[in-house]
Amino acid sequence: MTGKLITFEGPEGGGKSTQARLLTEFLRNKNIRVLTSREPGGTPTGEIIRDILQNDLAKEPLCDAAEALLFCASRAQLCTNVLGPALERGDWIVLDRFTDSTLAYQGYGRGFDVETLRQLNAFATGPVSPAVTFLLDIPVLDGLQRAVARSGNKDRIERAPIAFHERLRQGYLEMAAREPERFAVLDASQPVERVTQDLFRVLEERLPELFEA
Ligand code: T5A
Repeated sequence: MTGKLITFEGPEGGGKSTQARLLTEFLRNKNIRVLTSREPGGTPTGEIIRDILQNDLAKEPLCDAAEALLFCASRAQLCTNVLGPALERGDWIVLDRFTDSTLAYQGYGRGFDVETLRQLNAFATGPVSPAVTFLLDIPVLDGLQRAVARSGNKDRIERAPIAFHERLRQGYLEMAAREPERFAVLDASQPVERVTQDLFRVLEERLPELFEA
């Protein structure tokens, strides 16, 4: 079986990490070599960038353009050093956030031109692209509540105004409608097991090779 990249996307608290972990377990139980990672992060450089983006490491207000470029820099490092080589080896990859996050958060959310961001994404990713993207859709306030309940506080981006989170959620839904062959929208407000059931139903349709003996 040729390796594929499966990405998880969506607003805050949709349960991306939870579902990504369950999918990874399923793949490993099938003796499939699978690598997991997250954005921003996933490489030593990417993890430092993550600290700047989420935890105010540089202790200065981050301008929106620098934010967009840092997400792309982390992505370039991950694609070049980790994801590209893994796909060449035939490994599968389960990735928590990817290019669509930049389009949703920095494009629809912050207001940067989405087409320009697509070009930046292409510059960062080279040939690496997802086979399937699960959009875990959840009402903004419900998702933020879950995220805060888990970590006890809000990171830099979670603290952005609700209108920002509403715009990026709508952005995700628009992108999913525009690319239905890649995106699968899951109702993430359901209990974990129901979301997982929906996810596997989609996977069986889109990647039937995973379910053959
Ligand atoms: N970002 C990222 C950009 O702005 N641009 C970009 O290009 C990129 C790549 C990353 C931040 O960076 C931004 C987006 C983000 O703001 P992060 O810390 O990686 O931040 O956090 P997120 O990816 O946003 O992940 P979240 O912390 O929001 O959570 P998840 O992964 O969606 O959810 P998860 O699985 O951790 O679950 C959250 C809580 O809910 C529970 C879990 O047990 C957990 O406690 N839960 C459920 N509860 C009830 N029902 C369910 N179905 C549940 N599923 C999970």
